[in-house]
Amino acid sequence: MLRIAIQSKGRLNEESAAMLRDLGIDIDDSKRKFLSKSSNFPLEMLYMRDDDIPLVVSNGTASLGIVGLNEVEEKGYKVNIVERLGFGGCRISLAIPKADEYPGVEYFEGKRIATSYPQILRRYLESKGVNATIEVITGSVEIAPAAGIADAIFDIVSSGGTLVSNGLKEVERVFESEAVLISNENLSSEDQAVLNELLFRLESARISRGKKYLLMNIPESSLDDAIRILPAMRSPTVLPLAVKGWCSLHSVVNDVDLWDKVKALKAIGAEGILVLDIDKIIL
Ligand code: PRT
Ligand code: ZN
Repeated sequence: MLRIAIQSKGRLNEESAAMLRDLGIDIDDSKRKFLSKSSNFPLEMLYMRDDDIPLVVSNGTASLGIVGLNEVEEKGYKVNIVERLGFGGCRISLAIPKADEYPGVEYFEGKRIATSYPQILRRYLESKGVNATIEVITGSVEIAPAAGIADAIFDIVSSGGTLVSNGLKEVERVFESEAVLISNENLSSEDQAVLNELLFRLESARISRGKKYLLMNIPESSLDDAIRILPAMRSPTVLPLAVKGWCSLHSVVNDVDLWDKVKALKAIGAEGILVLDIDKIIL
């Protein structure tokens, strides 16, 4: 049974659970238990605050974790980053009062900067040769300048709305983050086998993203043209129809090309075109 630590509540909780469900793993988080086992996969969920996830994965309490890359970077515990997961995207940025002129990073020399990410900020300031005082606060960092706690902030930004509504402007984007799957550095062979199965399922879900399944009836005389329009994974599937001179053609297309392909196929006589969502593609 492999244990995975995921956020108990907060921005990553729902998408972490949704991702596991999408991989066919039945998880029951309705009772909000601290630990819960999947009924159909050798996985046990450990629900915790995101701040603690890098530690528990690093010390082996959990073998895997889903957490923001920002937390992994800040905490600095040794873990493997196995996959970027494509959700929870944000950045950590320096922001200053809107009315201030910004000449460049030298603005911060001698200033006080409030943040919950002191390690990432310290490394950044050092790399730029800037001396500033870091004020560590754990919540509502955006109010620090107005409250007189600091001159500027270093905080997570996503849409930028929070900065605007607090009279601040983003001046340096320092760290790009998203949710990542992390693992302990010394997995047992059983845990590695479960992780491999998870990665196989993740890859199948990833390949199917942005793709549609296309079926149509087409005159046999147009088949060569249709196959040129539709280069599929290996080649399109062609099935005979009961009506002589016609066949059914199946293929996979990228979302972005869909309407161009449909137009080209109609022009060579395709009829009854069906466009279907794909759940998984297993190569
Ligand atoms: O209770 P727990 O400690 O588990 O949760 P938390 O309150 O520490 O974290 P939570 O749930 O807010 O965020 C978890 C993770 O989500 C973060 O570590 C990031 O990796 C990721 N994430 C993605 C974000 C955001 N987007 C985000 N917008 N985390 C926080 N914010 C906050 C930010 O702090 C600021 O207050 O949202 C505000 C800015 O948003 P915009 O859209 O107004 O720019
Ligand atoms: Zn947290």
